[in-house]
Formats: sequence, C-alpha cells, structure tokens
Amino acid sequence: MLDAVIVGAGFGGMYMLHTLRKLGFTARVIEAGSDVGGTWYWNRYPGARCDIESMQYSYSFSEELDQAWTWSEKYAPQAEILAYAQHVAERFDLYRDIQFDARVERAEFDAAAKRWSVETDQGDRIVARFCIMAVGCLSAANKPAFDGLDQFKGDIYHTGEWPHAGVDFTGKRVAVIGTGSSAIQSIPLIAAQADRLTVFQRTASYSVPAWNAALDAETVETVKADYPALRAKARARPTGFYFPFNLTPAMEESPEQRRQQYEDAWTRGGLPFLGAYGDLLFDKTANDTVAEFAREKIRGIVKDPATAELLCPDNIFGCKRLCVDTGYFETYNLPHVGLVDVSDRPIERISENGIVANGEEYAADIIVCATGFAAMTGAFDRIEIRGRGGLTLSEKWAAGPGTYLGLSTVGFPNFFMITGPGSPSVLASMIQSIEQHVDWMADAMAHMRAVGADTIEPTPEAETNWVAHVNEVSKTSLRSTCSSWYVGANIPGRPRVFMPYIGGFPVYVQKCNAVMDNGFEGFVFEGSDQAHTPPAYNMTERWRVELDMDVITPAALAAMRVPVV
Ligand code: N01
Repeated sequence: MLDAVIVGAGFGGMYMLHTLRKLGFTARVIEAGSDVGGTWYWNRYPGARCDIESMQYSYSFSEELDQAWTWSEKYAPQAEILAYAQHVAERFDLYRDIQFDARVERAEFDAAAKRWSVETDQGDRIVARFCIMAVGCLSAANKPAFDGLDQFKGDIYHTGEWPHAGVDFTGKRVAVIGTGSSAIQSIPLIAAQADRLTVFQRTASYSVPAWNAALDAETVETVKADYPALRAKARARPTGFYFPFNLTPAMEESPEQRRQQYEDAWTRGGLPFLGAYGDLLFDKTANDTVAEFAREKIRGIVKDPATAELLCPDNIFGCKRLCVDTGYFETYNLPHVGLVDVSDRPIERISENGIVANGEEYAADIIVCATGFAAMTGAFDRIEIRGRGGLTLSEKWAAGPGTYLGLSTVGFPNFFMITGPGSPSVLASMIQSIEQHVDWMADAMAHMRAVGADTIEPTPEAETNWVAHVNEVSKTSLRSTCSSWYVGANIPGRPRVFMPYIGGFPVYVQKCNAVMDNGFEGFVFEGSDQAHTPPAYNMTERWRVELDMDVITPAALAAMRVPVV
C-alpha cells in the first residue's frame, strides 16, 4: 500500500510528490493528460501566457533550480512554462512515479481499514493511506450547452482543452464566445490569421496592457544574485508576489494626482496596476475613479464609438479578475473584426453554419469557446469522492464548499486539497500557494508518522468557523459584490459563495502556522494520544515571514483580528 495517491501532475502534484519522497513516503501521481504541467499542459490556445512575472511565477523551493532556469520573457508563454514543468520533472526524477493518460473517476475512504481506494478510467485501483487532490482551481472547462451544438458543421474548441497540433485559422471565419482572460489573450492572434472574426460578449472586461518584452540579461542577473530576497518579499505580500504598491488612499489625492498615478501604473502595466492605490478594491468611490480611467483608455484606443461603448465595462474595476493583454482593444479597429453584444439576450443557438444571436445568424467555420471554468470546485465534482458513511464530496458541498483552511474537510479523513476552496489560491500567486500548502501537509503527515496517528480530519466546529471567517473577510472587499467565477456565478445553478480566502497570503500562512504550533488545533486524530503537539520537523519554517505592513489591506486587517480557528 502506498502512503499517498496524488491526483493531478500540475505544479501542485509535482511538488507534493517531490516533497513526500524527500520525507521518505511512497506516492504515486495519477494524471489525465499525457505529460506534467496541468494548466500549462491543457491551455495551449494562441497567446496563452502567465500574467505574473516569470521570475516570480516559478517554484521557490530550490535555489539550484532558480539558478539553473532562465526565463526568456517578462511574461512567459505557455510553451516555455510547460518546458519548465518538464525540466522540473526530469531534474527531480518525478516521471517514474507519475501515471499519465489515466483519469481518476472514483476515490473512496474505507473507514475500517483507514485507507483510500482510488479508481481510474483505465481500470486501475490504487490503495493509499492519504488521498491528495492536486486538481487545480481552473481545470474543469465550462462548456455551455447551447442548443444546436451538434448541428454545427465546423470545428468547436474550448481554450482550456486546446488541440496539441494547434489550430490554423487562415482563411477561416471564426467566432469567439467570451471576453475573459483566455479570450483577451487569444483574440489578437486569432484576428491576425482569420478572414473574419466575430466576438460574442456577455460582459465587457477591464484589461491592462502587459507591455511584455524579452527579459534582458541584467534584470535576470540582478534577480539571480539574490533570489531568496525576492522570494521573501513576495511571501510577505497579500498576493504572494512582489510589486510596487501605493498605500495612499486614492481619494486623498487630487484628480490630477490620481490621473498621473494611473498613467504611471498603466505605463508599468499588468496586474500591478491594481497597486496604484491600496484601497481600489475596498472603497467604491476610489474604484469609480480607476474604472473611469480604464474606460477612457478603451475609448481612446477603439475608433468606432459604438464598439468602444460596448467594450467599456460598467462593473467594479478588478471585481472580476483583471485581464492583462497585448493589443486586445486595438484588435477591434481591424476591418474584419466584429463584436456582438449578448448581454441582454443570450446566444440563441448554434446553427449548421454558425451562431444565432439577437435574431441574426453569424457565419463561422470555427467556434472558439473561451467560456472559462467551473472554478474551484468543478474539478472535485468530476470525481465521485466518498468519505465516511458514503457521503460524496459533491453532496456535502451542494450549498457551497466547506473546508478547514482550504486544505481539509470534515467527513473525509486523510484527504488533503492543494489550493482548495477557502485558501488564498487564485487570489495569490498559485505556485506560492501550492508550495505552502504542500509543506504544511508534509509536516502534518510526518508528524502523524512520528506519533503513530492513523488519520487526521478537521472538527465540525473548526470547519464551520473557518467557512464563516472566509465569508466574513470577503465582505470587506468589493470583490465579493459582483457575479464572477470567484462566487460561482458564471455557471447557472451553482450556489453563490465567495470561495477563495481574501485575507491575504501572509495572514493565511500565519493562521496555518498557528494551527500547527497549537498542536494541530481544530483537527482530530485517530490512533494516537500524542498527536496534539507541534511537529518536530518543520517544512513550513520557510513560510514564517513578517507581514509587510506597508501593504496591509483592509481584508488582511479584518482577518488578523479573528483568532486562529
Ligand atoms: O474564463 P472567464 P477565462 N454565453 O470565466 C463568457 C485564469 N486565466 O478562461 O463574464 C456567452 O474569465 C463569460 O461571460 P460572463 C484567470 O484567473 C489566466 O477567460 O460570465 N458568454 C466570460 O466573458 C481567469 O480569470 C490567464 O458574463 C459566456 C468568458 O466567457 C480564469 O483563468 C489566462 C457564456 C469566460 O471568462 C478564467 O479565464 C487565462 C455563455 N453561455 C485564464 N458562458 C493568465 O493570463 C461564459 N461566457 C494567467
């Protein structure tokens, strides 16, 4: 019997495997794809790249790895991030314990034997003490069931399941459904090839220019000369990555000062634009000023006034995840690119020849669904996960996900989730979040081995309190107020719950550390009465960093006021 079965070979599953092996545990990873990389294996659409700077969007656990790998661009393209994942898998000899082309369909806990049994679509049955989900937050594609889909004579693709051979749009009429990050990255490149491009927009998105560029040798050398310092600064930030942040409240400055500040931030570009003022996501009046600035930018770029107005979002800036683009709005100035507004009347159906919307048929040879994901819980729902008493996780989470610290859930002993709902996950740099979770889990498992405990599971009280805390803290931010995938609102019928933890990465880490220091407060163990003691060995030590009080957010302050559990 294995110590652990890990579901998914993205950045989470890979680091979990590496860490468990280091601590002398046996583990096997099961992966539906044919290689490592997770998100970066599946999302091969044109223009896919990360929007956190490459030198921070990478593992931080190995100084040798940091020195050995050199990123070519400020924001690495998908193929380079995939190559990095493959490099890591080879460097740390991970491939031999990863089973590819096998999708986990069932995972069941046997309470008598205290073990998990995991089954795949290839007929495998793997038995392990721990079941660790590394399934990703944005990995279950949302494919709306448009009427007439099966009648379409052309090809349909989802950005999150892109063909490995690529798609040639030359000479084609292309329809793109959706205007989120994936659409915004791919539309300029599709337009560059296609004969005709029609974009179907339900909600307009805010987007800030990436100003992507090749990384110059001097920048790379400067970072590599003291990589640990950059990593430490990143860990102290609410987002888990470092960028300049202005703490002055936006409304304390004059309109002219604000404009200058926004212009400067726009010139730097990317997600750090949100750092123009520290209260943009907490003060509606401040947010109105940045929203208007962004709309003015769109009106300044897009030449046709009617199209420009359609592209201007009217919701809170940064409430849905901010997009980062290269030439997105400029694309609408091209004569062969059109925009169809489906905000009031949804797409009616797919016909043999294209898309019918607003009573009109728009001809297309290829339809690209950039329609996003069943975020945070969708990848769990695809697997029949049964805990104590046969209850499935989907049944348990029918009214919204309940977790303790986003890494465990009552009724599912020895079951861990990497970046699960209720952890900072998508609101922080994913790889940082992953590493911190894995280190915490590894410490817990090593501790259980040391004290002879069989199972670990949160108490109902701890879970209830954590869910309430996650919900309470979310209310401090404007982000909780709009219909985004953060609250499950992009999928009809899902419960509306703010799923990620918005208290900020370092506050969250402090809470995880405190739980451990207090002898795994909020957890129950079976098999040992020595388990409620701090672990002897501590992988999580490297996460003990001081909060960067210069960038403390109202959400973090609210989170800090609440006791550990
Ligand atoms: O998905 P989305 P995404 N009819 O959900 C529309 C990360 N990411 O794949 O807003 C018509 O954001 C939907 O409309 P609405 C990042 O965290 C990162 O683009 O629901 N339209 C929306 O416009 C990101 O946030 C990068 O009204 C329909 C779009 O489809 C997350 O992944 C790159 C529809 C979906 O947008 C998801 O991004 C890419 C329907 N029936 C992704 N259903 C980086 O840069 C949905 N839509 C790192």
